[in-house]
Amino acid sequence: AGSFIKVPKKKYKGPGTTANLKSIIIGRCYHYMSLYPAIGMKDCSRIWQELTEAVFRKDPCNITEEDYKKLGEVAAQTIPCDKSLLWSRTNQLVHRYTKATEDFMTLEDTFLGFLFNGLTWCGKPVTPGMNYNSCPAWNECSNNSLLSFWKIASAMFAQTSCGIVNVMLNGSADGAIARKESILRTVEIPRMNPDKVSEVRLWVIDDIHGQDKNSCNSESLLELQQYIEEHNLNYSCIDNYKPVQALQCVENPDHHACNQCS
Ligand code: AVW
Repeated sequence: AGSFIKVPKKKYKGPGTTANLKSIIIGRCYHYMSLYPAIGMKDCSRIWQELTEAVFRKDPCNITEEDYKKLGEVAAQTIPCDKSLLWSRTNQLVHRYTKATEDFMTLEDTFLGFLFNGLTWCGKPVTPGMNYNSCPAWNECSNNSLLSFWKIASAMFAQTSCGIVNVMLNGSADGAIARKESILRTVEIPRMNPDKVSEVRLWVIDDIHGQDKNSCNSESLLELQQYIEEHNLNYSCIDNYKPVQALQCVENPDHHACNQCS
């Protein structure tokens, strides 16, 4: 008689928990402390423990921001004023930029964001342990283990930001400058404290080879301005902020936009 191997059926649409998750998180925790000693001593095994408390024995489509509260508290950090850099639709460019200059910090450069950036995790109902087979995709259900985590991490980042808060946006992308469901709109702008944030400064950056679909005077930007002002925050906007353009020019030195010194 032939034997057959039972392949477990994928329950959710997204990839399962990242292999070696525990080692990665604990390793990143020690790595961050060595890179940025100013953060002080963090209890790396406690971070792992709080993550397991948040998701073990729970339906991964029923994890709330509240479930991650403890984890957020253990990883709390002070963000210096004028350093926060938020973003929407510029994931790659914004992180290349913060690698090139220490003047700004994105969520993914903070302790909590650094620990979990690019990873996937979810638990299983009833039994402890992670589900390495599949996890809910970003939009599969509203209270999924990943979305709720990034929502509370973004909320804490926005809430603790002060002074000028910068935002890198994509001037070459189609459609709205920030999606209606984006974390920037739904979480970060509403959570900024108008008593602490002096200004929200948008940088609209075009791809160097791409089209100029949006700029500071586009309708989409005026609408976002209104939304920001409705939250009692001051607004300003810069087209193709020079330091970011300089970074784009590293790879395209002969482009006409890169020739301003001659
Ligand atoms: P984004 P946000 N399916 O560029 O303002 C899979 O629009 O939301 O910027 N992954 C998704 C989906 C989706 N439908 N939608 C979003 N993502 C993931 C915290 C995907 O990885 C920081 F501080 C995409 O690259 C920024 O200021 C990412 O979410 C702000 O949130 C961003 O979507 C950026 O979030």
